[in-house]
Amino acid sequence: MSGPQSAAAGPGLEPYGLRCDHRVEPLGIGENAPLLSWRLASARRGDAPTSHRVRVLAVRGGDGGEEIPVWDTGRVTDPEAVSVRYAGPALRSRTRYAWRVAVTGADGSVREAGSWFETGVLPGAGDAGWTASWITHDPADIDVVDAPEEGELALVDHGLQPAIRMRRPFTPGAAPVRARLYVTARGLYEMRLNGTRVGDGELAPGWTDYRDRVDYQVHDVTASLRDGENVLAATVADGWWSGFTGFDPRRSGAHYGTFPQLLAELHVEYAGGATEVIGTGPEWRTARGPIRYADLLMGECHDLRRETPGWDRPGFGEDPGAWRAAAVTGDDHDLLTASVAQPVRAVRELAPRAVTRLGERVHLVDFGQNFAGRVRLTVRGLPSGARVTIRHGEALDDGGALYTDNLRTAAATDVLIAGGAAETVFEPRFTYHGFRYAEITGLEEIDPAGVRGVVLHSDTPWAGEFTCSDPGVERLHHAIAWGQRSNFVSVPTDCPQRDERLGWLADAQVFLPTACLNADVAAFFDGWLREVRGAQSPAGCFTNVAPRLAGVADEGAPGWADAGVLVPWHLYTVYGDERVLERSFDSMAAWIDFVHRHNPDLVWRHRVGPHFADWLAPAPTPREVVATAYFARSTDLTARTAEIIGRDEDARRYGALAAHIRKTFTERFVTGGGRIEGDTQTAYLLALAFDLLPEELVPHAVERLVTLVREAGPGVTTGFLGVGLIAPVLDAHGHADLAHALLRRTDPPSWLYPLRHGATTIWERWDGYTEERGFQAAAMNSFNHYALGSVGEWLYRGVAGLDQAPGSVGYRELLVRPRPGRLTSARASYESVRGTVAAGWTLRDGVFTLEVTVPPGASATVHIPTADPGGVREGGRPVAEADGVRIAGAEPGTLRCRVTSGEYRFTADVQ
Ligand code: RAM
Repeated sequence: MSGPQSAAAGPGLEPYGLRCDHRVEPLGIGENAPLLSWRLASARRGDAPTSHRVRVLAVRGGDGGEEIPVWDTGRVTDPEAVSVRYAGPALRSRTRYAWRVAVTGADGSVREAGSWFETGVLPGAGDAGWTASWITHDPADIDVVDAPEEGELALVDHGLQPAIRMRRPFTPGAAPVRARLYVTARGLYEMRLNGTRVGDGELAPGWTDYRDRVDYQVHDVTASLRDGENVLAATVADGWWSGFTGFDPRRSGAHYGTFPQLLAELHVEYAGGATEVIGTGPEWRTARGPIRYADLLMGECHDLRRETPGWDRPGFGEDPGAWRAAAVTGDDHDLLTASVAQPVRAVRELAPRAVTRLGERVHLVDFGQNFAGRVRLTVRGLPSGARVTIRHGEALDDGGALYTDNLRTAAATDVLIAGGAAETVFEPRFTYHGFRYAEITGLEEIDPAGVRGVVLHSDTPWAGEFTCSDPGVERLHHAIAWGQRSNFVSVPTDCPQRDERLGWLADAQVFLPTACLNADVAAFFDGWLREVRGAQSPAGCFTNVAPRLAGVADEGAPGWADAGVLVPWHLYTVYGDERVLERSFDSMAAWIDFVHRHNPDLVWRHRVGPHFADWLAPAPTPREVVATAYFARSTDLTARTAEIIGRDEDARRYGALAAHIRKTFTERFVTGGGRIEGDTQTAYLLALAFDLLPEELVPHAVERLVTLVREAGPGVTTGFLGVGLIAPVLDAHGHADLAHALLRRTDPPSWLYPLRHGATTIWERWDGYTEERGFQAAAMNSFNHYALGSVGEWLYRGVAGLDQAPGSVGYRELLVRPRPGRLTSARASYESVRGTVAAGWTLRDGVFTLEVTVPPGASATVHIPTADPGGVREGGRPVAEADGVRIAGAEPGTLRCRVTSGEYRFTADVQ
């Protein structure tokens, strides 16, 4: 995990953090008009950009080669801009473009920063497109899994099949100046060139609905080529394509395909521009390797007795009995699309916290953290044929043994059969598990130094930090962050451990605001939204899961399907990239039209899919209340989207419809005294958060909400749809202290209860385990589900006070308004699209100190709690005299100031 990338602010205005389509130096851009963005830092208070200029240059003849100007924006006077959409001549395929941005600061000084991006396959743009064929192993040899050995029976019964090795020797014509590998698989692939692994991506090409789209990746392999013979090699395995995916155990074509296939093109460029292409085709040779099977849910088995060292390097003598000519399965390229997100990577390693001997050759490893990934085991002196089995689980039973009932049919078991080497390193390649504990069977002793937990997730750059004086709340923040890491694996999943791991839409939309503060997830969600839109039915109905999957009801439920509207909208507010709205608008409109068509009286009760309502709520909210609230919210956001992208007529139409739905909501579900049908926390939360009530009813609804929260303990009784709203809504209506009381609570249902019981990630259910009952029913009891962790957003925005002002987009207008509760300090920082934003406060000896960082070009309204507004100081001086600070007003107990960009330190007496 990389830390926040902030600039060391120099004296002047500095552009930094350059990105193309939200990624740093991406290879394989598939867009004709990518977004070029930069962030700003300055040590000077009040600094702001006045203009910028972006130049794009094509790079010819190798990566450090000649640069040919392609596009120049000229000087653009726009003090708000931190990005520009490429609008020059059509980009050429497979071309590197250098780009530079020059920003002029308030004092007229100009600073420049540079980066590059490289296009992928843009057919028609000086490129014939793809030429390689899909290949696989001889089908006659592929489904014959060798007789199962003891202990594997259950797994092989499922029909798991071996991973396939593929190789192709070639000799480049001359010394290459540049080489790129364009590669994808139906299944999972790992590429090697002359024995060296290509890239550091895991579980590539990632999960998409392969019936609609297969992502390819691009790797720079120039440095791995050598004189004479070279060997391009691959291993492919089932993955989501032909392995077990989702619940309701099924594989072998039930979802996508039946056996893994590879498609790759190595483009070697020589001085002078000549290019040679080595693509997958009938010349390739394939064989079954030592990976007897590899499956995302079941696990992986390596039989190292079958290892053939050197298979991926030149000079290898192929055993004619094992290696066969590749079978070509097709030449279709229509579904190939450029990857838009960061790959899954092995992001960090965990050392065991404890290794305990459970019995004869059985040990339990505790990594101290629930996570998604796998174990790497390094062992010495294992005789050939010795077997080591690793089982994975999130919890232990009362007897201290590994608890796996809640994994359902996911065997999550990896097997090593030793080949007799002095040292063996075993790490599965094509599976991952959700676990904290690993039970290792087959070793007399375990050296903790030889055991590592390898943490896998989509490598979204970490962008946020939160700390505070309450260790319980800090632990909660860490558990939420680990829930995000564990479940952002190619797509946002509900859980990483059991036979499910699906891209449930509601889980993703409720957690998104939290996710966006923890990490830069712009590219990750751009990728996933292609799946959300792609899964929409021709009638306009969004689904419950994306990628869409057989066995899961297609017709989206209220709050689930609505993610197709809510997710693009939220991404827009955080990242300010209007393209997400442009790309999504038609599908949003089709969705609203669908619901409207089937519910002309504006109470959403027809076509509700499997209606999960406020899923897993201790106090259930009536279905029509939940549904109609979401209908109003989605319609309103669709109207606002139309307005932003200039579809005025649509904006009017959906705006009017949203107003009607709100009115209907009140007429049908709200009494004159402000009671909402069902009288649950979530009913009031939805109505207040989505702005559904006429003004005069708001105080009544707030009062009732407060009463319900108090009567519950104070406690929270919402499920997935209400949980992220409770703290922000209480806070927005003057009850931050009640939100704090919920945070402090340690009995179920509460956020701290699981932590009291050793949780290191957020549980699926408030009562996943209780002292009285023990574990909840194993049929649905994940210990690593992020939905209930949606309170994480309020830790940044409320507790630390780091927020955007209402209506602000891309952190142009900050609102810093700490909610101390009973804490004595809190601090949040976040790497926004504009630059670093931060708010940190301490309360000591009656003095409240508030530090604020506002990036260049932005401004902030800062609320400083104080008993003496006249005595508030900034940087030691009375605020009225402080540079860049303007007093904006005072309420009882608070002084409000407006500040320009820069770093500020306010002190105020609070007693
Ligand atoms: C569960 C999933 C998910 C939820 C659906 C309704 O099986 O884990 O979290 O969105 O059901």
